[in-house]
Amino acid sequence: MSDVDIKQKRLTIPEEEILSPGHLACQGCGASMALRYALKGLGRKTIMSIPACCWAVIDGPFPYSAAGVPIYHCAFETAASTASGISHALSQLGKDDITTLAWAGDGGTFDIGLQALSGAAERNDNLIYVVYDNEAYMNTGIQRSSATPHGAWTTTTPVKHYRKGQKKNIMGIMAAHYIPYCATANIAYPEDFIKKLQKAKSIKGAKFIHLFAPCPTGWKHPPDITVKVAKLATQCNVFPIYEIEGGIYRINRKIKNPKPVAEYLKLQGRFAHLKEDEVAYIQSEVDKNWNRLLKLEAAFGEEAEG
Ligand SMILES: Cc1ncc(C[n+]2csc(CCOP(=O)(O)OP(=O)(O)O)c2C)c(N)n1
Ligand code: SF4
Ligand SMILES: [Mg+2]
Repeated sequence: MSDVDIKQKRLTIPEEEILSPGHLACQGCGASMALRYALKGLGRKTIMSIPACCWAVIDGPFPYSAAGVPIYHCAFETAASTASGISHALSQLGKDDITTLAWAGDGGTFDIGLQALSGAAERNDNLIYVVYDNEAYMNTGIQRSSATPHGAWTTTTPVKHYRKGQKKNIMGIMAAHYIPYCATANIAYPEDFIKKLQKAKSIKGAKFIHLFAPCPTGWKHPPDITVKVAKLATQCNVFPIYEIEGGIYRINRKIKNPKPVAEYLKLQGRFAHLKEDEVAYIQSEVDKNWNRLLKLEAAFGEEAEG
């Protein structure tokens, strides 16, 4: 496609690139796409806290860092409390036009940073917290977290002892804090993710986004199918896209004919050892979770627009 052809296409996300090329992520890293989109959504007037995680490395060393906005690199368990401090400091200085963004992995959120996150949510501190979920502790060599799904291989759940049990329901936990806004998003749907960030920016108080971000290195899939894998997760109802705004549940993307979960699993080496009965079990759990979400929407929601 020529430059002229590209210019004639209608852009569906902001054009400005705030994240520079030349960062240190692996090829096809879902987490790197994630921050590229997040900064497009929030703009340059953003200050981030990033705890120990892949993104603490991806950004690169100062003064060559890629993110293009100020980042406070904080301890593993403190993404939310650091963001709370930044947000309160900005408020004391009367700087109301700067967004505070906590940006952490699943290990730093579902596990070690949960207490700090709960505190920030309970205080309703004015910040956006995004967990980019790659379903394991990737930066230290693919160890299982409480976001690792049933059946997955990791280095601490090797094939003979693969991960058993459902991943933690982080959206349920955050919804139970009665914060003004919680949402799921997926790097395969950048328009939806950016819209949700912009909505979160317009709401005062604590906002939480659970973002699905495949990791080709840890999930053992080729780097050029990251977006396909991510999209399949939603098309199979493994990772539904919804939001909870002021207690109202809204499913943003209802899949008419969901694909079998087997299609999603078979693309990833981390599930290669699973036998038919395990795949059937995972399908039944996915169906159960989806039906539970439909019931929540029926009880506490309004019909989504499709
Ligand atoms: C208190 C503490 N414990 C352990 C570590 C080692 N550590 C650094 S990054 C990391 C993994 C982070 O996993 P996650 O939050 O899921 O982010 P990802 O690496 O997957 O992007 C660990 C265990 C640390 N830095 N500090
Ligand atoms: S290990 Fe995974 S999450 Fe980390 S930089 Fe590589 S692809 Fe991205
Ligand atoms: Mg992780």
